[in-house]
Amino acid sequence: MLSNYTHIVLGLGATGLSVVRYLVAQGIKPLVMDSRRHPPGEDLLAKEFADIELITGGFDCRYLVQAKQIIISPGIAVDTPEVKAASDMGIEVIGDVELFAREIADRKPCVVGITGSNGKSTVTTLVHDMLKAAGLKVVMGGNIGIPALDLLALDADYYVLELSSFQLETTFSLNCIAATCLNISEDHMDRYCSINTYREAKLNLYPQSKFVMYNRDDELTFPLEPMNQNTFGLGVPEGDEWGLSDGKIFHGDSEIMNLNDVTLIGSHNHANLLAAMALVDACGVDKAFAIQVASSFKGLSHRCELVAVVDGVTYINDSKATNVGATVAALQGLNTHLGEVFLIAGGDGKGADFTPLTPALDHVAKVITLGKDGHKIAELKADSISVSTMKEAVEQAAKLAFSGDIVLLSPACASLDMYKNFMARGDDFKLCVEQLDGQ
Ligand code: UMA
Ligand code: ADP
Repeated sequence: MLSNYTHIVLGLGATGLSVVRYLVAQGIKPLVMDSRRHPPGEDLLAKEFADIELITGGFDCRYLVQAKQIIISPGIAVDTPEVKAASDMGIEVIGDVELFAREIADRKPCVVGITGSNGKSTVTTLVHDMLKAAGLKVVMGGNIGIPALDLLALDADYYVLELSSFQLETTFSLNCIAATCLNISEDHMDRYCSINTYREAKLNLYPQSKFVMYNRDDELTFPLEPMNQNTFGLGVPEGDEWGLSDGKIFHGDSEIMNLNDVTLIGSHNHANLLAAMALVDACGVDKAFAIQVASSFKGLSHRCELVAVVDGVTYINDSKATNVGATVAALQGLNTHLGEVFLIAGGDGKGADFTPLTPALDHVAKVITLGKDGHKIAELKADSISVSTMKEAVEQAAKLAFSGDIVLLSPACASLDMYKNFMARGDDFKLCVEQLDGQ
């Protein structure tokens, strides 16, 4: 069989569709494949590009090995046997972000790249808002939502990209003006054989940036080789570093602002703020704009979001805590709280080791678990309660909690075993809390 297809798009979700749009605009007619029987982009592809061929239910090697370039979606592992066979034969396998990078290669560096296990969306949004406050034309996308290639249609001085380890595995020439890896803790262990391979994927961002900002409190974020770099961290800064001293943000010796004027709560969010300010500073933007945003930014939905206070009990939705590190950060952030904390956790653990959660559970009055891997979290704390629905979880917590206590949904797991996504899980939590309110 002789194939005429030079370009193959693997995966037909949001990314695959953006790649097809881009290639067609370049005059290239790709072949699309998805291992799912009915990929989510199927209807849109048929509507927008009736003449583009789609193969579903698997990847056909006969086409892959004859292609010039394979553009793979982040949800597909590069070591999938059919893909590996093609790359072993020398066929180029890249991601959508690499295509984006090549498209803007002639421009002066205009991308701010943000990766890490947790805090990416918060920092991406902060950087976006800070650059925008400075009057710049700025758009954000990548893992946070809009695929990078779709951003090209928008007029922008700066692109702020949230980058997942999956995307960074297939990105090689991004040429960022500034980039960071915020922190590294276990995630996606169903895709990586060790935390080291996951780390390598994330740190692949550093050599693709003019300036690198890493977290001096997290050794795993340290660059493997010296580069044009600086650090942020929660301690007192040295030299030109970003840090905290006496409840104030400092850049080297210069006091930037008082944390009392910051609306974001939790030390993990203060670290996020330092990183965002440092990145924006590296873009040459006046600090006044960063300060303006830092004092009004209230945080994103589903990330330690205050839902309601019912009978004196505070309900917090941290549904975006899809790994252990995020839940540990949420619990540590509430450490100074005087009342008891009731934790609702569980879901799809993605192969994670939950034991790093154990010390943080010392301060939890009761753990209520649900979902596929909930039992693994229940094993870490005596007398945990196991339930099957969010409604039951919230009702159990409400029965046990007294005025002054906190009920925290921070699952340490992905939501996909029970919900469409983490937003749907957080919304269900909010609804269940609302229903309590009406009781
Ligand atoms: N899939 C198959 N077969 C295929 C293709 C995909 O089974 O042939 C499955 C994947 O295993 C995955 C799902 O389909 O479970 C979606 O994969 P996809 O690559 O089609 O995803 P997109 O719709 O293109 O969305 C991707 C990111 N998704 C993933 O990395 C899984 C989105 O991040 C991102 O917003 C979007 O591109 C735009 O850049 C989501 C995500 O969950 C929010 N990211 C992970 C995370 O944040 O932890 C990394
Ligand atoms: P990401 O995009 O990396 O998933 P988000 O900003 O959406 O990051 O936050 C995801 C989860 O991680 C939330 O539960 C949030 O409370 C927690 N989190 C945010 N920033 C940090 C951080 N710097 N360290 C640890 N956990 C964090």
